[in-house]
Amino acid sequence: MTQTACTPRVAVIQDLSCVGRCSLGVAMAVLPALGAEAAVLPTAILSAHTAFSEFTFLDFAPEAGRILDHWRRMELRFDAIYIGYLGSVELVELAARFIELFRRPGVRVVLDPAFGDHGRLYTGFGPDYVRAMRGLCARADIILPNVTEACFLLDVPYGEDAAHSAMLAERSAALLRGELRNVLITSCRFPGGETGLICVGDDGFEYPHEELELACHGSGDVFASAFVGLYIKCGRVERAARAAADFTFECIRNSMRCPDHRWYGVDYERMLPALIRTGEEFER
Ligand code: PXL
Repeated sequence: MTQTACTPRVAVIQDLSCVGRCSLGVAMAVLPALGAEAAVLPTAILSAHTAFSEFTFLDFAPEAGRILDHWRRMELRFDAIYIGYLGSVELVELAARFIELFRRPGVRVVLDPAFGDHGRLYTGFGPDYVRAMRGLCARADIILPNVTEACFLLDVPYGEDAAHSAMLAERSAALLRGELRNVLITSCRFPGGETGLICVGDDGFEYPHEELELACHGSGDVFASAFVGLYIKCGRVERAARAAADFTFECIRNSMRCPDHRWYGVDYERMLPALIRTGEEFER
């Protein structure tokens, strides 16, 4: 991975949910803690994430297109491109255009499909969005679907046991086309009752860990941001993924003291000093 004296700049393409600790809000805290600049391209602005029973949604596509064009005229360069929740098929197309314009040799594209969880699509998404996201996956280097998203991408029924996760991992090899080199599935189940990561592709590995009782919204976003920040430091998928999973796990454990976190997102704020220390260890 290219390391220069400049702070690495990551283009972050996802929504701004004003409340609920996810997406850009998380990326703008976690990436700087890992010594990276977050250059943000908002795709939509919401009052809160879409798991709340009500939310406002401003489609930012027209302005996002103007921002992209300006960045192009500036000849901005990025060390990585991180794409998360987009919000419409038009915005998936914008993200594809962004990759085409700004990917240079060595610039990794990390995509969190961010369209569903617990066996269901998020509010506002249908089959057309899944289809568009399938196309975008082939343009990324690494994708980070959870089990639900992997099921939709592969068009297989949702399941929650270890046998299902193993089947999903096997089938995921079918997603490795185009630029895509690694499918890193989160929230997998393992035979010992653990939960964790399965990576299929060039850097295949498994990382089970103890299951926590709490499922918090935004934990996938905490994992993805930490993964991107650590990955650009070390260039190693497995090392970055394990450390990002450990960080996310500790954040969720830390969230158990207050029931609000289930909806209002992972309590990552007080864990940032520990993340900074992890980042420093990656430099040694
Ligand atoms: O955490 C993923 C996410 C991101 N952005 C929005 C969401 C969600 C999950 O519900 O609704 C707007």
